[in-house]
Amino acid sequence: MATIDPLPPLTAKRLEALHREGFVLLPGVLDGMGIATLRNAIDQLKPRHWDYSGLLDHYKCVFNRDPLWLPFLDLPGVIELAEAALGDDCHIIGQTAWRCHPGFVGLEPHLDYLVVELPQSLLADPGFTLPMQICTVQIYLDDIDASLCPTLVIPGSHRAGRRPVKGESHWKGRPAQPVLCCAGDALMFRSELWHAGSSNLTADRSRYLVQVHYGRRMVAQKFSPYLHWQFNPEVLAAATPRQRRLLGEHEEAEYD
Ligand SMILES: O=C(O)CCC(=O)C(=O)O
Repeated sequence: MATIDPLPPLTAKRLEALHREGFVLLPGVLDGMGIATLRNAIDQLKPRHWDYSGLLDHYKCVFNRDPLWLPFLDLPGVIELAEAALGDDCHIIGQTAWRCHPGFVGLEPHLDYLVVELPQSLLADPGFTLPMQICTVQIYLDDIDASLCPTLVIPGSHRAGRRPVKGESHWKGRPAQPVLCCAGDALMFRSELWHAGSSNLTADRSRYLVQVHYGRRMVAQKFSPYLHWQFNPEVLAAATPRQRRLLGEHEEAEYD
């Protein structure tokens, strides 16, 4: 019978936090060189397809622009957790780059995707483990203080089994908490977690951010503009086997 290797203790602890709290902060996933590389790469981007610019510059599927983006799909410390949460055949469903400028207004509390509406009787049972289908990692490229768009997370709300209603920012007495962190830190959260963006209250700083969305192999990839999507051959040629799998090169399975 095949044996399954136990997870390294740090990954196991982080996975446990994703199950218990719905999110986990991963300190120092990028060093100064990685931060500078990404900030500079974001500054070179021009909007395409469904991207938009203004108080928020938002660029989608940035991995397809240049091989430079590939190492940020499977950063050490992040990819082990994504694979532990979503299976070692998980893939990316997107990678976005953001610049939130002074005056940017943050997003209201929301969840990204509720896989299934389950009853509270089940979700409140500590013996019930709710499997994950999609997780996002947000890699911060600035020191985040209260005035520079901290992400807000509502601990435990992934077990609410529903979306927050307008103005709702607590779950079971636990309020939204700002994620204050350093440039190079990353926040991993599951798609059912209630979270929010907050506004850029600074006069002269922009928040630079990269998101990677990971999904189980059966979760569809969101590569807009869909029917017109084409992989960049330079990116495919430069990708490692693991990065190619994250881009969608899978072994044959059901429905293939
Ligand atoms: O701006 C943020 O930090 C939160 C982003 C967010 O809520 C989202 O992408 O769903």
